[in-house]
Amino acid sequence: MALRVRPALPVLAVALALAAAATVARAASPAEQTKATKSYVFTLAIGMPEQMWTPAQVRSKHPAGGEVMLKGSMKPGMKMGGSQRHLEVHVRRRSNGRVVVGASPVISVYDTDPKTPMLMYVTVAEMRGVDAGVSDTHYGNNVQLVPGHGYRVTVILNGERVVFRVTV
Ligand SMILES: [Cu+2]
Repeated sequence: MALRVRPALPVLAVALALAAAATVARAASPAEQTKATKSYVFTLAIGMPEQMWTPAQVRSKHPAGGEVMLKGSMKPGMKMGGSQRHLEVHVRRRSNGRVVVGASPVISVYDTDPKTPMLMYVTVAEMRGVDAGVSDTHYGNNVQLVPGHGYRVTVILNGERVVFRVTV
């Protein structure tokens, strides 16, 4: 018995390590795309839902992870669930590479699945990682996306527009 069990363990360990590595890779760089307009460079990232905190909650609870909302709010009625994703857009100024803070981009998500075409506007919050600096400032929210569906994500800032195509 022992002889049969022992060889199985390393295999299982390898499988678990691979699964963990895959999970980490997805979480770190889920679906990241960059596009530029005349004045800005936009980077879209879609990952697993983030815990979002208000500045007051960060001060009182000292959370180890998640993101702090500098402006805006978590979309009301959004439940943490299976097809929820964190959609965020980082914006840099093209002229000097600096992160754009305090902006109000409009972000919309269009489900391109022919059976369920739907346009929704993201309730845009300005946020950054609780343990990150100003350079992590970005815009977005947790949104409901259907795994396997293709989406067109449009970002408009001061009349400049980029369109990303993603599959969740
Ligand atoms: Cu975020």
